[in-house]
Amino acid sequence: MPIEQTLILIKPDGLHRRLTGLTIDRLDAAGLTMVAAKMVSVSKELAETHYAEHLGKPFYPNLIKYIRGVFHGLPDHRVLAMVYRGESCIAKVREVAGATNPEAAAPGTIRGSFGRVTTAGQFENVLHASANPTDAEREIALWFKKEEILP
Ligand code: IDP
Ligand code: MG
Repeated sequence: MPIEQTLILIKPDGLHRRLTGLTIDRLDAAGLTMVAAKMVSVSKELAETHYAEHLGKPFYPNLIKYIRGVFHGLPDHRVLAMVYRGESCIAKVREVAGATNPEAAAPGTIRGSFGRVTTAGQFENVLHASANPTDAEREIALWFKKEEILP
C-alpha cells in the first residue's frame, strides 16, 4: 500500500467546540502519523485558493466565511493545519472524518458524531481532509513550506 500524505484542517467549528484533541486521538488510533502542524490565520486569498474548485456554487460565499471563522467569532481567522502521513493515509483520514454532509455521515465518524447543518444550510463538519493524491499535493504546498514538514 502506498505511503501518502494528506492535509487536515481543524475548521473553526472544531476549534470552537474543542474537538481538536478528539480528532487527533482518532487519527492516532487509525495508525497515522502527524508530520507537520501549525495554527494559521486564514486570509481571504488563502481561503479562496484552497476552495477554488467550489467557486460559483451556492454555498461558496458562506464557505469562505466559515473557513475564516466568521461564524464562530474566533480571533485571527484561525484554523489548525496539519499534515499526516501513512499507508493509504488519504482514504483512511476521509473514513475517520465521514461524509461531507454531517446528516449523511456514518454514526461514529467525526462528522457523523459532531458535525451539524446550520439553519442556513451551511455544513459545519469539523475538519477538512484532502480528497485524493492530486488535491493533497496541491493543498499541502498551499498551506506548508517544505521545511515545515518532517522528512
Ligand atoms: P469535503 O470537505 O468533504 O472534501 P467538498 O465537497 O470538497 O467536501 O466541499 C468543501 C466544503 O464545502 C465542505 O467540507 C463543506 O464545509 C462545504 N460544503 C460542501 N457542500 C456543501 C453543501 O451542499 N452545502 C453547504 N456546504 C457545503
Ligand atoms: Mg473537498
